[in-house]
Amino acid sequence: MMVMRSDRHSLILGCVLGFLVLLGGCHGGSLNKNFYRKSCPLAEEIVRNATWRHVAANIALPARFLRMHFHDCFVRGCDGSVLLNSTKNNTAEKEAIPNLTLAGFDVIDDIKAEVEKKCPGVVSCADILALAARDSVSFQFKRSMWKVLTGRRDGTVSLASEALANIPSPFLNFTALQQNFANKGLSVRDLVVLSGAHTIGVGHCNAFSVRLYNFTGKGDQDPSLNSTYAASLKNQCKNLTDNTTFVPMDPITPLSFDTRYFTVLRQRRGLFESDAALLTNPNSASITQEMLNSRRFFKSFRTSIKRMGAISVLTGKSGEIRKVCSKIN
Ligand code: HEM
Ligand SMILES: *[C@@H]1O[C@H](CO)[C@@H](O)[C@H](O)[C@H]1NC(C)=O
Ligand SMILES: *[C@@H]1O[C@H](CO)[C@@H](O)[C@H](O)[C@H]1NC(C)=O
Ligand SMILES: *[C@@H]1O[C@H](CO)[C@@H](O)[C@H](O)[C@H]1NC(C)=O
Ligand SMILES: *[C@@H]1O[C@H](CO)[C@@H](O)[C@H](O)[C@H]1NC(C)=O
Ligand SMILES: *[C@@H]1O[C@H](CO)[C@@H](O)[C@H](O)[C@H]1NC(C)=O
Ligand SMILES: *[C@@H]1O[C@H](CO)[C@@H](O)[C@H](O)[C@H]1NC(C)=O
Ligand SMILES: *[C@@H]1O[C@H](CO)[C@@H](O)[C@H](O)[C@H]1NC(C)=O
Ligand SMILES: *[C@@H]1O[C@H](CO)[C@@H](O)[C@H](O)[C@H]1NC(C)=O
Ligand SMILES: CC(=O)N[C@H]1CO[C@H](CO)[C@@H](O)[C@@H]1O
Repeated sequence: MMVMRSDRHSLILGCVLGFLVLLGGCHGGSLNKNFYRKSCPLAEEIVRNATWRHVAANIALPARFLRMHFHDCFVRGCDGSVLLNSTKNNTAEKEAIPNLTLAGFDVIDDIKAEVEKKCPGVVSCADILALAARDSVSFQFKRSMWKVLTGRRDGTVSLASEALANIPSPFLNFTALQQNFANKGLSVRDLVVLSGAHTIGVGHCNAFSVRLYNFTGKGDQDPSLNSTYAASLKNQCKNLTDNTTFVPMDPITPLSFDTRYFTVLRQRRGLFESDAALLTNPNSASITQEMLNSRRFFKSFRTSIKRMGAISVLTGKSGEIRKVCSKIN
C-alpha cells in the first residue's frame, strides 16, 4: 500500500512538473471528458448517430475512419489537418502517396454539417474525426469500444511533404517502426496494439507485392511470408505495379474488429512487411501473443488509441474551429 501511494504521489508530482515545463498537462494534453457538455451537449450523440447511419450504408467506413484518425495524429498531431483540401498554392496531406487510398472525407464533411446545424462553430473537425473513428468501429458492438477525450482544435496547415515524412511505410523493419512511433511518444506496446487495427480493412497489391515477386531483387518471395498464403495472394495480385486490386488484411474476418489480425500474423500471414516485422523482435512478438486474448486486446487498444489521440493536440486558444472540415476558415 505504501509503495502504491508514494508511486501515485510521484506520478502526480511528475505531472505537475511536466505541466509547468511543457504547459501541457497529463494524459492527453489538456483534453477533457465530454468537453462540449455545456457548449454543445448533443455533439457526441449527433456524431454517433450520423456515423452509425453512414456505416450501416457503407461497411468499409470503420477502416477508413480509423486509418484517417491515425494519419491525422501522426502528422502535426490530431488537428484535422488530414481533412484539408489542397489549395492553389498548397499540396495538402491528402495528396501524399500514403494517403492515395484514404477516403471517406465526404462523410466527415457531412457529419460536420450536421453538427454545425445544431452548434455552429463549436465542435472541431479533429474531435469529429476522433469520435467518428471510435463510433464507426463500435457500430458492430452497439456500444462504445473506447473513450475519446475531446477539446482538440483544428490546425490550419496541411502539407503533403509532412505526410510522407511522418506516416510509416509498409516496407519498414522493426527498428524503423519503433523509431517512427517513438518520435510520436508511442511505445513498442502501442505499435503492436495499434497495428491490431489491421484486423479491418484492405491493402492494395503494390503495398506488398514485392514480397511475392521480387523480395531481394532476384525475382524471389519473402521467406517470412506463409507460402500457402503467398500463393493465394499471387492469384489476386498479378504483378509488381498493380495499384488497383486490393485484398483484406485479415483474411478470416475482414470486417470484424477482433483479434484475428494477431492470429493471422502469427501464422506468417501478415500482409505487409511492417506487419511481419512485429514478429522479428522478441518483445513485440510476445505482445502479439498476448493480444490473441480478446479482453487484453480491447483493453490495450483503449489505452493505446487514447495515447495516439492525444498526440500534439491543439487546445485552448490555439488553432481554430473550422466551419467546413476540408478548408480553413
Ligand atoms: C505500424 C505502422 C503502420 C503501417 C506501416 C501501416 C500501413 C498501412 C497500409 C500500407 C495500408 C493499406 C493502404 C492501402 O493499400 O489501401 C493500411 C491500411 C490500414 N491501416 Fe495501417 N499502417 C500502420 C499502422 C496503423 C495504425 C496505427 C492504424 C490505426 C490505429 C492503422 C489503421 C489502418 C486501417 C484501418 C487500414 C485499412 C484502411 C481501409 O481499408 O480503408 N494502421 N495501413
Ligand atoms: C440518436 O439516435 C437515437 C436512437 O435512434 C435517438 O433516440 C436520439 O434522439 C438521436 N439523437 C440525436 C441527437 O439525434
Ligand atoms: C495561399 O495564398 C493565399 C492567397 O492567395 C494566402 O492567403 C495564403 O496564406 C497562401 N497559403 C500559403 C500556405 O502560402
Ligand atoms: C532497418 O531499416 C533501416 C532503414 O532502412 C536500416 O538502416 C537498418 O539497417 C534496418 N535494420 C535491420 C535490422 O535490418
Ligand atoms: C527486381 O528487382 C531488381 C533489383 O532491384 C530489378 O533490377 C528488377 O527489374 C526487378 N524485377 C522486376 C520484375 O521489377
Ligand atoms: C498489372 O496488373 C494490373 C491489374 O491486373 C493490370 O491492369 C496492369 O496492366 C498490369 N501491369 C503490367 C505491367 O503487367
Ligand atoms: C497507379 O499507377 C498508375 C501507373 O503508374 C498511375 O498513373 C496512377 O496514378 C496510380 N493510381 C493510384 C491510385 O495510385
Ligand atoms: C500458414 O497458414 C496456414 C493457414 O492458412 C496455417 O495453418 C499454417 O500453420 C501457416 N504456416 C506457418 C508456417 O505459420
Ligand atoms: C474538397 O475536395 C472534395 C473532393 O474533391 C470536394 O468534394 C469538396 O467540396 C472540397 N471542399 C471544399 C471546401 O472545397
Ligand atoms: C482520397 C483522395 O483525396 N485522394 C487523392 C490522392 O491524391 C491524388 C493526387 O496525387 C488525388 O487525385 C486523389 O484525389
